[in-house]
Amino acid sequence: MLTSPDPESHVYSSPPAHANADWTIDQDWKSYSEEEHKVWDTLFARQKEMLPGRAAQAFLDGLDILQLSKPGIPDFRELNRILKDATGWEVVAVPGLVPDDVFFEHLANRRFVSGNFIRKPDQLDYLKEPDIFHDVFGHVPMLADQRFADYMAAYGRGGLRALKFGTLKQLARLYWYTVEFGLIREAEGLRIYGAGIVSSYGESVFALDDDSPNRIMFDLERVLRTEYRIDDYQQNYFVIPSLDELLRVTVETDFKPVYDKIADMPDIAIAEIIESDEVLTVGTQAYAQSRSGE
Ligand code: HBI
Ligand code: FE
Repeated sequence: MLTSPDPESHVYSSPPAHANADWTIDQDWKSYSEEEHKVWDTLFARQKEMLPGRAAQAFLDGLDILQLSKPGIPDFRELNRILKDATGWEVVAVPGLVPDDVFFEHLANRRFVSGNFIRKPDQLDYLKEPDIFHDVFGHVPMLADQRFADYMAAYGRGGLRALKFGTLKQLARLYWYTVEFGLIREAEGLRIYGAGIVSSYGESVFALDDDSPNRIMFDLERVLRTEYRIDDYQQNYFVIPSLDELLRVTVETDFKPVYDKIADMPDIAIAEIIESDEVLTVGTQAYAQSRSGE
């Protein structure tokens, strides 16, 4: 997903009139038009074709378990019957971006919020706010994996704590570099599992094959200190050794002492490599340089 800060996107401060107090709305599946279902099918076919050999095994398994190959925009009632059984998670519809505390409260209770709208046929590669393709195709398959499911719920609890500590900026980097743009090392090689990558045609190739970005083994403290960009392909990808390890590190670590420690340390610039990094690929950054003069 390519996102950009947009002055016109309405991030409300209280739920819009048609929404519930927790910001959820009815998905109203029957109201999707033929054209909207076709947009889903087009995006789905394009991604599905390139994912073998690129997407993490857990992601591919999730697509199967959740029967996401069925044509058309998924009906959350059907999807949730399977997902709830698998890992206790469910998908709930929201009108767009929701406030951080609302977002974390849902995650902590194993509810993944999804935009209920879909991008227009002329916007297949670009969107300002997460739509149902990014949210459901990108995020939900991984939620069928018990380890990732538990990690996401722990992240929600961690988010509520981070709001109290004033460390949301640091914690959001963890989400960014795992849930949105994470890579995983599997026996056959690196694979993508981050929703921002698996739901993007261009970045699915770029993240694995391009010489430009750095690929660095995941380190919690390092990630919490690392800035990120929201307007273009990433310049750094962090690689987890396994989902077990991601879950273990984040559940076993009390983040408070880490926040305290890094409070006195400088942030790490986007493409910077630091001495403690276990670097898999030193990127040329040619792509970012080619874009910076535009
Ligand atoms: N709302 N719908 C929606 N989707 C998100 O991913 C989201 C959000 N609100 C806040 C939020 N994310 C951030 O708090 C996290 O990305 C850190
Ligand atoms: Fe997302």
